[in-house]
Amino acid sequence: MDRGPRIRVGVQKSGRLTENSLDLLHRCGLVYSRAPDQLICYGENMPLDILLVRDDDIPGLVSEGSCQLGIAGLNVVEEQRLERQQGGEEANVEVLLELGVGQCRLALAAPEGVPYEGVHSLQGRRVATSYPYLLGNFLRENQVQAEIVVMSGAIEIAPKLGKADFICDLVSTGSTLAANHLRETQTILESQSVLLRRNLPLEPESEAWIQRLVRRMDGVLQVRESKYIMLHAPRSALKAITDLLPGSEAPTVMPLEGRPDKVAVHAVCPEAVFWETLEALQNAGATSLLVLPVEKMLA
Ligand code: PRT
Ligand code: ZN
Repeated sequence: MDRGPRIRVGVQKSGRLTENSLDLLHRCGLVYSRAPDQLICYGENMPLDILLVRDDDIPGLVSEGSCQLGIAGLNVVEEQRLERQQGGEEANVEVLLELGVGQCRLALAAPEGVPYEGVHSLQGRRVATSYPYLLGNFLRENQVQAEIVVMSGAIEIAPKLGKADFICDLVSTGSTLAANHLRETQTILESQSVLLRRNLPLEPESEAWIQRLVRRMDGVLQVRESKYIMLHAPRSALKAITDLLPGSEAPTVMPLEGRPDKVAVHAVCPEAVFWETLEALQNAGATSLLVLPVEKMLA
């Protein structure tokens, strides 16, 4: 193990992003041990350590340089970027990669029976949220004056408690809103989990490791849905068959020993391969179809 500088990556200690984030780092080849209640997990095969913290602390830790990297929801990153900006501070964080997990949206919602005909319906009303900066920004951009009622949790019960007329909260399936007789009216921010870094240069060794990690993460994200398809095709139907391969650009076509009328086709498909596609390939003349998961890929 080299003794150069180490990179610390901030990851949510316990919550919706924890498992995905740790799994992603593991898939990038990081080996580490995690004991219960341990706040730092030391990487055994890379100069990379994991700092387990609350998700809200991650952008700040990255911005201040206590962590060089972090994984957090874009909602938290953007909220804190606006907060720092309005406090006259620089938010030294940069989003390196969207990780395609933890998807949700920060959205406005109205109680059943309360009319909402666009942003102007918020004029002069009270909106409960734990995202005052994103909401404030949205209201300003739309030239609407509304009172922002800051709450740290259970936003969805604010109208019932008489604390607010509308709410602005994270939504994923929408079932929390439905259970509280609220209806989603407008999205303010589409969010997902992202990889962050401090946007100030680090030592060359650290920069090289970060680049390497980003390339690996990119590879992991690309193969998430990818499948490797192998099949035999009559030469006469080759065009029809390759046209059916979902999203694949240039399949490999190889001769088959002793079968001049047939070829073997191999292709990486960057999207899910459904039974319907396989049946269509078969109907077009393909035989010996095989679909395999892709484990790693470097472009
Ligand atoms: O302790 P710590 O501060 O680390 O955790 P936390 O409780 O603040 O965060 P956590 O684990 O709940 O969420 C972490 C991140 O997950 C968020 O910042 C988002 O980026 C992302 N995420 C994705 C969500 C949701 N989906 C989500 N549905 N975060 C919260 N919710 C909540 C939402 O606030 C609402 O109460 O789930 C409810 C709505 O869900 P649906 O499915 O009913 O619409
Ligand atoms: Zn939190």
